[in-house]
Amino acid sequence: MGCKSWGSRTLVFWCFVFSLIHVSLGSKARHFKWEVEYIYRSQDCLEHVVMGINGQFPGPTIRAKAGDTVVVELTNKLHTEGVVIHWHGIRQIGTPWADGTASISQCAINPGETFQYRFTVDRPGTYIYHGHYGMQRSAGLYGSLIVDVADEEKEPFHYDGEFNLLFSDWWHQSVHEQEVGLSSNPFRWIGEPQTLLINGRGQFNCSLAAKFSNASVSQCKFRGNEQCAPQILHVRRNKTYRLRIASITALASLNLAIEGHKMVVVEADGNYVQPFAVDDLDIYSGESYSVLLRTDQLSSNNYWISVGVRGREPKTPQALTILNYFPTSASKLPTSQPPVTPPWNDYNHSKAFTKSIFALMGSPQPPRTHHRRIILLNTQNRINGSIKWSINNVSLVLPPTPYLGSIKYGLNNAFDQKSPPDNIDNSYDIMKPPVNPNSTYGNGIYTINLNTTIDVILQNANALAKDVSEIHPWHLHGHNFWVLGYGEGKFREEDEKKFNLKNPPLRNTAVIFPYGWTALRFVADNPGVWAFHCHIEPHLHMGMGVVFAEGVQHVGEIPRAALACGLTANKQNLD
Ligand SMILES: *[C@@H]1O[C@H](CO)[C@@H](O)[C@H](O)[C@H]1NC(C)=O
Ligand SMILES: *[C@@H]1O[C@H](CO)[C@@H](O)[C@H](O)[C@H]1NC(C)=O
Ligand SMILES: *[C@@H]1O[C@H](CO)[C@@H](O)[C@H](O)[C@H]1NC(C)=O
Ligand SMILES: *[C@@H]1O[C@H](CO)[C@@H](O)[C@H](O)[C@H]1NC(C)=O
Ligand SMILES: *[C@@H]1O[C@H](CO)[C@@H](O)[C@H](O)[C@H]1NC(C)=O
Ligand SMILES: *[C@@H]1O[C@H](CO)[C@@H](O)[C@H](O)[C@H]1NC(C)=O
Ligand SMILES: *[C@@H]1O[C@H](CO)[C@@H](O)[C@H](O)[C@H]1NC(C)=O
Ligand SMILES: *[C@@H]1O[C@H](CO)[C@@H](O)[C@H](O)[C@H]1NC(C)=O
Ligand SMILES: [Cu+2]
Repeated sequence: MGCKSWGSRTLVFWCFVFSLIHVSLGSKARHFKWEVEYIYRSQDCLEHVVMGINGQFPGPTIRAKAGDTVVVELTNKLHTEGVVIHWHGIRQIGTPWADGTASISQCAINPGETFQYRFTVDRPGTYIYHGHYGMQRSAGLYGSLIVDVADEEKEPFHYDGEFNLLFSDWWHQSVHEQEVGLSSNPFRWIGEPQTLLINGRGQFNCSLAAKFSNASVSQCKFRGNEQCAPQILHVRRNKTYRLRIASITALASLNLAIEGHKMVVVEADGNYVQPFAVDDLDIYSGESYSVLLRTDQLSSNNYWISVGVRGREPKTPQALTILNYFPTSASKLPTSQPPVTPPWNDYNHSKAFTKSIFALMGSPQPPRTHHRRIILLNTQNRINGSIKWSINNVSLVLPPTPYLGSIKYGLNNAFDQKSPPDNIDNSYDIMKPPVNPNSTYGNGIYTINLNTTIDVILQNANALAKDVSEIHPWHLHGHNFWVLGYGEGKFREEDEKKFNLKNPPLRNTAVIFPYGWTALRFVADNPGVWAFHCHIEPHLHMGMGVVFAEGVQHVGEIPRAALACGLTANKQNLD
């Protein structure tokens, strides 16, 4: 509520004084100075070069309160690459230039340069940040961003303590080599990750649970200070802990289980959900959850925390750490076998979990109808013989000038002015490989009228190979969307009748299952240019994304530093 709507001058004055006091008591600016550089790290017990921030991997955790302003002075200390950082799950209301997407919201920050990210974290929740240029996320540029409730607010659940669990996957092949392989003809796929990491720590070529493995893998031995030693979760008995779980994997879909303990899911992507209990939880790249865990087990003092691969035939050992009850020592490993991940292709299990997520009562409800429906067909294609992913037959290649600047300044030659289609030929058979796999590159965008309600139907299909359809977690920048429903096969008009308009969860990432569709609804109320893409890093690199532009003429003055490249490099002449 703005002070002006109060009418009387005296009231406006007191309202103003009050809001000053309020601001000084409550929200504040939190300043960070970060340097991004390559560092040596033994995150899976072998030494690699990884992208670090201030010498740390993963990057430092940002902790703020809802309403705070986060200010990050980011200096690029890489020698030959630009860099940007995306604040995943933060909507950037009024600051679309701080979204950290190269070629979309800003120019990449050059080596030696500093860029200031300044934005408000308006909603409490568990978020992540990560590189959004080339495949720098795969190179290790990521960390956690946690927003606590404002001082005067309360979470709708109680807990005594909390832990942060950030999941990622790691390859021994360098990211440069991965990028070259993905773009090559013949195509060279990156394969499955060598190691899964929990908070940037994993064990390659040894296992904490070696004695339960039939493969001749050796027992990991740690003194405790190794960079790959697992972080043990030390807990007290009879308490409730909040685990903040986020996945920033490049590829792997994951499943988490904690031996002997149920988890009660209470938050998804910064939105409260109707609490429900699970034995294990699926998490896709770009998603976050909070679960509550009650330390009420008596059979032992040490329990396995296990993370395994879903949706792709796993060739990566599960990641392990330990839940240790105070005051016993964690040096004794659990005597039982770690929880086994459900079979990788048990999609029923995954769907059952995904479909149990509903918004907490009292959460914002979706508009009853939509103004526009965009159906996005996800296909794997070929362009000039190279393998790509296409959306409505267009494989996204970003232009050199960021859309935010080129649209705001009407630079029509900056990108293809023709929009990609809202749908494609309804006769397309999603159950079979494409009859004609040829596709085209494109950098056209979807222009969306401000304040309209948009339905997106993500339609999965068969990939190039017969009987293959993959999982894709889609992430939207600048908004949360309601997930109205999931379905099998091709979306049909009558499926709309089955949409959940009562308590659909609000999220920023939603998965499409093989040969299925997922229906999303969002209100385009945030002027800016926003990426919407598969969060699997190699898939995005291969073109699996689209761009939405909404109300760009309402965007405030864009900081000059965000646009110092391409056709907007001399934009001072355009003002
Ligand atoms: C894996 O471990 C074994 C035994 O500890 C060692 O001989 C081997 O060299 C290791 N392999 C790699 C790739 O590090
Ligand atoms: C090891 O092999 C035995 C016998 O083949 C099997 O019963 C058991 O499940 C295997 N254990 C693991 C961890 O794979
Ligand atoms: C935990 O709760 C159980 C059952 O309520 C009780 O028997 C036990 O003494 C409690 N333990 C601690 C450490 O509080
Ligand atoms: C999965 O669920 C479907 C529909 O309920 C059922 O037809 C199918 O048999 C299930 N598949 C497995 C592997 O349980
Ligand atoms: C395909 O390759 C040819 C020959 O290298 C090149 O001239 C053409 O521009 C390429 N087409 C696309 C769409 O990249
Ligand atoms: C697809 O493109 C290739 C050249 O890249 C061409 O040889 C082939 O005939 C095209 N297929 C169809 C069905 O147009
Ligand atoms: C996709 O685009 C290519 C190249 O323009 C074309 O040959 C093909 O027919 C299109 N496929 C579909 C399903 O529209
Ligand atoms: C869009 O909605 C916002 C808030 O609901 C309002 O302030 C703004 O004037 C609207 N803009 C347009 C162009 O309708
Ligand atoms: Cu994908």
